[in-house]
Amino acid sequence: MEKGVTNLSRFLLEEQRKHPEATGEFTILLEQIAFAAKIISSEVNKAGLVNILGKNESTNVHGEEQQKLDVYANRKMIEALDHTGKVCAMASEEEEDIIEIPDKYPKGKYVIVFDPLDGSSNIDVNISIGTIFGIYKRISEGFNGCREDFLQEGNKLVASGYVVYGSSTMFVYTTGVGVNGFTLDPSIGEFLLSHENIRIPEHGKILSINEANYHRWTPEIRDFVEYIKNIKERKYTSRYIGSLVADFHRNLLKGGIFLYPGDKSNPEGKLRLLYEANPMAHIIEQAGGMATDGHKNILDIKPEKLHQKTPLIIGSRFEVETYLKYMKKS
Ligand code: AHM
Ligand code: MG
Repeated sequence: MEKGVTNLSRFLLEEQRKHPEATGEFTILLEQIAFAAKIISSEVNKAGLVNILGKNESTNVHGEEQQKLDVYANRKMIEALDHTGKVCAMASEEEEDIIEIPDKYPKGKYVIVFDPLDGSSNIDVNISIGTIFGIYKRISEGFNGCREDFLQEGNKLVASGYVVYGSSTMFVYTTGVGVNGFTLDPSIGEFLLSHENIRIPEHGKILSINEANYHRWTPEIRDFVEYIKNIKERKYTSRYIGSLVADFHRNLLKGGIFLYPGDKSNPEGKLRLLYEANPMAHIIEQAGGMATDGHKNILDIKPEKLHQKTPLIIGSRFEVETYLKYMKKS
């Protein structure tokens, strides 16, 4: 890449040119997601100022309280993508069933999954939240996409990314050839390349887990956490925001491990395979890290349902491999 300021569009175009067979459809999708992210970012920044905060009356498909910004972000993602002609269906963490493309728009060969506003319980307290997305090629025939298109293993993802609405807004994505990050310059409304070819350190110093769940952990998880805390060569530090995108982003840059394991009350953990675990696993692998459910590589899990949950252990190679050794002892 030439020196100087590179915005997301230029970067996407230059990447596209490296693949003569590319049709540019992808570029359009990623640009539209970035467009939705700018709108969501602007609204998130205003959250404390306008009367958009507060609980909506509806609950989402998981029975959780849905907040107004979730609904807003969900709508913006759909509106940014439904008319492109590149997508034949979408699935959102906030919607029970797949989202069909209105008849008035042409359909394309991709399906998109997203969590429009992850960590939304943190909105009221001004803590970073994010949007997560993944793109697959459809496998079904016909006009409209169907559930089958979404129940593909994560290793079939053709692109994944997230947007973190933090002290600045960042767009991080992979198309399976490395991970790149862009920071939003609000004065010009452009995402500018700020983190080229992100690599997660082989091992890190950050341990991220909700330790209040300690009494529900299995002995293997307790032993692993104990081991990490007592490694002599490195002093670990505990960091847990409770907002996956923010926890993940920090660990991606600094190295370490994030765990939301299954426990006695929730054997499948809390996070969703399609909307959260798979895109993050795709990104971490492209950055040189690993993601597992404790037994299997996250990207090799064949989803059975749209809203399937999975334990998620993700981060630097050393810590995730060590976790797997502890699991083998069980
Ligand atoms: P959400 O999708 O309803 O916002 O919930 C997912 C969030 C993640 O961002 C975060 O990693 C996790 O829930 C935190 O859960 P807990 O509060 O149980 O530690
Ligand atoms: Mg979520």
